[in-house]
Amino acid sequence: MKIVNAHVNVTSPGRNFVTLKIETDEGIFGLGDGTLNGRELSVATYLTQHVIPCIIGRDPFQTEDIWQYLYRGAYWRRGPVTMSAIAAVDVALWDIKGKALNTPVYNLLGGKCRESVFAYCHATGKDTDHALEDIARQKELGYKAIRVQSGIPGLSNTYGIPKGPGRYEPAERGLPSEYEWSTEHYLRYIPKLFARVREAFGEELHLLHDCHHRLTPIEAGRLGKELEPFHLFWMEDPTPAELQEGFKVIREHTTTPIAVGEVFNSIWDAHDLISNQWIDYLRMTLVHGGGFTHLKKVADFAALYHVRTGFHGATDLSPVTMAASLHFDTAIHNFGIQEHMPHTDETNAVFPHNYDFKDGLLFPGDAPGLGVDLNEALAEKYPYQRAYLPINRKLDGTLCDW
Ligand code: CS2
Ligand code: MG
Repeated sequence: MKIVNAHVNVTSPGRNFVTLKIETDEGIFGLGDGTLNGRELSVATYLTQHVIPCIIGRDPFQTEDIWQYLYRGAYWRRGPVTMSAIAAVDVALWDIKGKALNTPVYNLLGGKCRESVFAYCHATGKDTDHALEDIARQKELGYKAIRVQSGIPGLSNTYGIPKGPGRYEPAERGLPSEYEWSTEHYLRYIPKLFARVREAFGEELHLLHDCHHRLTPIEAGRLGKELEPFHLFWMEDPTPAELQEGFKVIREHTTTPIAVGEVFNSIWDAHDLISNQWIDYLRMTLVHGGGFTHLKKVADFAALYHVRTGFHGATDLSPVTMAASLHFDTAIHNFGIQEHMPHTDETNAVFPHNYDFKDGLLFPGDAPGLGVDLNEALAEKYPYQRAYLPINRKLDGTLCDW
């Protein structure tokens, strides 16, 4: 089999998505996601100008060699743009393999380790009462694990909390908007929020919380310690992770489990975090982490150190990544949990798919390949629109970590 054609589709059914479609001489095609929130066109151009010409004529079954060719052969390694582009190719090739062999991708990765994928969703509110109402709503939908975020008293707006009615979407159209941040206000408030949540919903519900990298290690240590009585499933992205040994400080102060890595793109972002057992869950996912070929090795390495996966699954990861993630989650031993932030109906219509949600669990379906398609005629109706993640500033104007 040979790759005969490939093209990039950029569409914006409510938000931007970059999709690579690779076609073969046997009429089988594969899809890969290359969406990089707020930087979408850089991946689209990287693929179109620098990658597609190099893969035409290659055997789509050679996923390992093509991965190494794009990673080592480029000289310029790593980085979110490069690794998202490599991921788009890799995931599309595994989709082709599955279709050619008439089997779901999870069977090519190790087969089923479980029948379903445990998922967590988001509950948000402008204050504690609204957050509690949203948790009740999410529980009604069947979720048994819920990430809880709330507006912070004293701050006029907070990332992740919708400004108006409706659910939040990480990127906003137009130029970046600005949000307020105060670590002091935040640290005073969050333990009280979780005390109320446990009081209202009891011990059984799994609770998660995302700090969005805004704390120093010692501040994160304090928060983790104060949250210990509420037994969180995890505290996410407590501190920026460029300095991996910063997590040692957090670990020394708290037994609250730590998840990190949605911005990682290579094992070298997480190597020390994993091998020193400073984290419990790795969030680096297929689209930004080089696809199945790289993540399979990373997950196997993490397994040696009791680290489990907890893939990023916000709406800026397209249904192609959600489908791919569910195959991966199904087939690896050290799966932990999968983030689930449902896409809009508009997005789902552009990407018809076989995966399914029921009672807090996700199912990859058993269609050959990934079980996801791209309706190109419909996609054309939603042209790209510039959109960014917001910027966060401290009350004195200092720009925050994201
Ligand atoms: C968040 C996301 O889902 C998460 O855990 O951190 O909202 C994240 O900010 C966006 O996906 C960034 O693109
Ligand atoms: Mg996050």
